[in-house]
Amino acid sequence: MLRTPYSVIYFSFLIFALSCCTPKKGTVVVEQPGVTVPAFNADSAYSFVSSQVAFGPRVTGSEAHKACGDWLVAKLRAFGAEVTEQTADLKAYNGDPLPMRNIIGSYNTATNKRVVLCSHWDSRPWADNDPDVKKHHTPIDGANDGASGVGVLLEIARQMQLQQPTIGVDIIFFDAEDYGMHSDEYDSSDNTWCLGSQYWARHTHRADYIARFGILLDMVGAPHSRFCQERYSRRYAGNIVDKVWMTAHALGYGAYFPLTAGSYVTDDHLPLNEKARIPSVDIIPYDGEYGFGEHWHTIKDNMDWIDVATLRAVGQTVMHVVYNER
Ligand code: AHN
Ligand code: ZN
Repeated sequence: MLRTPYSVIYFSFLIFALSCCTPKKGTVVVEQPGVTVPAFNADSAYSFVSSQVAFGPRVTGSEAHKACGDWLVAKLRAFGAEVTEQTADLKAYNGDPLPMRNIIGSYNTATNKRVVLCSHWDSRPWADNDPDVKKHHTPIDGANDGASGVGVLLEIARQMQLQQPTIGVDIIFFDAEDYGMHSDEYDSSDNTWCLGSQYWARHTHRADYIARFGILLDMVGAPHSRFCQERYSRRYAGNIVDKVWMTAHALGYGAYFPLTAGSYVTDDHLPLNEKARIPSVDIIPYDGEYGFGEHWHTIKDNMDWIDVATLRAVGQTVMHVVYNER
């Protein structure tokens, strides 16, 4: 006769006991009673990044841009969002026509307790930071600069359809962020960047729109990214910075979210803070030594620079913040 060792009985009981008390697989519990936060699927986010890149560079006004925009609208609808599109004929600083298209996916529109989650979805028309000057007029894939934030937000949209958070959420994909003046001509007083978010801040997609806060994701896919606390975020939305960065640390993602200050970055959160008066933070990697990364605005910003671990750290952190709002 085969005797079952006590240790096996003990471990079977332990596993049984744990299986009763722990939530279903893939669900992460936070301390707050009654709140379960779904597990962010980073592989799914990765596939949303790669699908965007497969359209080709999403330069505002290009065929690839149009096709990818249609795909984003279809994805948001498939994930249960109420979709609003904003279009306008803008002009870039150099006179290029910019048929701007902001894409907004709204959840739980009945409530005024809302948060904004946003990213830009266009990609830069020029690799003007490339070490090879012959590439300076080549459009970039923008896998990190553009597609990464959108990929994370599409995965959050997919999760919200499966399990709705208490709060209302507006996911905004801003256009025409990256058609700004080249860095050698650029001075901080120019507003050639972030044209889609500037437009949205002047014409919110609902009249008298209000939101508690906003979170901008910009370049959230590179391996070992360090999202230091961007300085405008600290100035305008210090309590939201604390909330997001503390959440990341509680989840074990502290290495990605240093509590130290980064630099001031002109980005889509600025019009939200200064014009729409929504306290908003920018999750953006800034490292004193490499700036936004050696691939930034070069032809190297392709899928080779996308790491599921970084997408997960950012996606899971943002989901915890959203699902813990009531
Ligand atoms: C400037 O370089 C002025 N702002 C950075 C915003 C940006 C560009 N984000 C992605 N590409
Ligand atoms: Zn850029």
